[in-house]
Amino acid sequence: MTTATDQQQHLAGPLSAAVAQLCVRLQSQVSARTAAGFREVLRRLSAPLQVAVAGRIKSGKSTLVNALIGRRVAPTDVGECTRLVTRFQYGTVDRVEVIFKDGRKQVLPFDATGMIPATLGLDFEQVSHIEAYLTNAVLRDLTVIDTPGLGSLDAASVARTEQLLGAAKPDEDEEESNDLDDTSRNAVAGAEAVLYVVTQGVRADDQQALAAFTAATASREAGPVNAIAVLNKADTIAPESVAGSDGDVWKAASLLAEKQAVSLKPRVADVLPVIGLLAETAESGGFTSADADALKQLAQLDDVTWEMMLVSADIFTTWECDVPSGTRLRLLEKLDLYGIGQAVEALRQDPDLTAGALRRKLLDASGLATVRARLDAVFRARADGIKAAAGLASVTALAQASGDLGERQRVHDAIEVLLAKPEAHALRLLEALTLVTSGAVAMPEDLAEEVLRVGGSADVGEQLGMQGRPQHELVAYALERAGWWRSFASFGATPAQSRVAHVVHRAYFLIWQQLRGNQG
Ligand SMILES: Nc1nc2c(ncn2[C@@H]2O[C@H](COP(=O)(O)OP(=O)(O)OP(=O)(O)O)[C@@H](O)[C@H]2O)c(=O)[nH]1
Ligand SMILES: [Mg+2]
Repeated sequence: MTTATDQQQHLAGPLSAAVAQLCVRLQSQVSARTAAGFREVLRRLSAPLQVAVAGRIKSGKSTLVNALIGRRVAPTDVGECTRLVTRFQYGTVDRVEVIFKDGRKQVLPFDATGMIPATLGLDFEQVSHIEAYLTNAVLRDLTVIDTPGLGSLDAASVARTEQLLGAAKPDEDEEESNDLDDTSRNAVAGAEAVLYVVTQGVRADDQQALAAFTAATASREAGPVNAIAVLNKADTIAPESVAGSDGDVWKAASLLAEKQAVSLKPRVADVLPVIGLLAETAESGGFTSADADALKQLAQLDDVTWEMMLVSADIFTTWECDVPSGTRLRLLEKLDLYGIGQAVEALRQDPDLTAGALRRKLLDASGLATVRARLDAVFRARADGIKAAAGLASVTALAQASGDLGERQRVHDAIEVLLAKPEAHALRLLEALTLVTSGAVAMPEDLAEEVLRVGGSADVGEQLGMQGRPQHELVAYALERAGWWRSFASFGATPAQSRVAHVVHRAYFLIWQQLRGNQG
């Protein structure tokens, strides 16, 4: 039997703990089915944050997953496994399991290169999803879920992702959840946060794919609190197609990413350019000293020849040159033309670069560091709030799925009591933020931005939009905005806006109280 204290050791913070307590307390007051659902919520609350990597077919999702984990383990490009959901979670021993739709499991050996095999040699139709347990430290506080690509017309993929994410059972000790039926499982399944992968050019399709993903992962809204986006394959962007890029690929990618951020708003706060392939090669040990040697040889070619070879992949591999064309093909697969160009450029500036230093340069060129930093800032730092909000959403969904009105009311009341506590205010603010950014509650644009600012950060200066200003200005501004939102709540606002306004008022009030406390 799992107790509240067992769970608390692994909970992300006080908000998750409060939701866990609620689940434990309600256990005895609800039907066996709902109670089973609550146990599942409890288990998920104490597991690492679940981040799904989502996007269109062949946008580079699996490549990015490998880069993030720091190991080339997810099959990319072809094979049936790219059509399956794979959950990468922390384990003390590397192990891969196929989970069948009927609940059976089968251990899957890694292939000769240490990857999950691209084809299973099993009845594909019977397979639910794949669970990969890896010793990689990144996974200690982040479970990464690789998803099949969603195309705009690909209803089958959408249905499959829905089914698979819904059926996903997070870990080994599931004796307790065996009595969980599909409805309940769907109510608690689904990712808690999303990393959207988009690429150049297909914006309308990306939009549709993202909408499809949100639909597939059930009711949980993705918003700037729990979603970030990357513009992947930044290396393949033709700079001449982007005004103002000055012929620079990375600058073109950054400009394009800014544009896409506008079209994806408010689903995500911003879009970061990245070169998943370079990141994967640099992070997963794929870049070898033999590769570095080949690049050094290429760096000695004369300018005219080199420029010629960089024109296209075909010319690069077929042009007459001392580096064997098989070696060139390998470089292309690992770095693509842009990465090769970057490496040779670096070597021309400093011919003595070691293989390690060159790998470092490639990693820098990939943009992965910024993505990691943002993942930390957005996901890890807010894991408690994100998990607690997802947990509460599941509890609500479970109660709603129950036919028992009395039970529904008891759960509803308990949630109200929880949310009324001062320490749960952060949850209310997250909820308000999601309501506004998802468009469920319409707000004038300037007010919506203010809600996003106040709810989107844990740093007071950022919340007030006044970083670096003197304390007395912050205090005065917090008080002024607290007053403004209170009167907006009482006059001017629609009932839905009013509920949001009360929460924002309280947020400013708490900021004001905290700032005054600091003043001593
Ligand atoms: N040039 C370049 N190629 C990339 C990049 N990222 C991925 N690729 C290539 O794009 C192809 C597809 O990559 P995957 O990671 O399999 O894409 P995916 O989104 O997981 O594909 P599905 O799971 O089949 O939808 C592979 O050949 C990758 O090597 C990148 O940043 N630049
Ligand atoms: Mg894939």
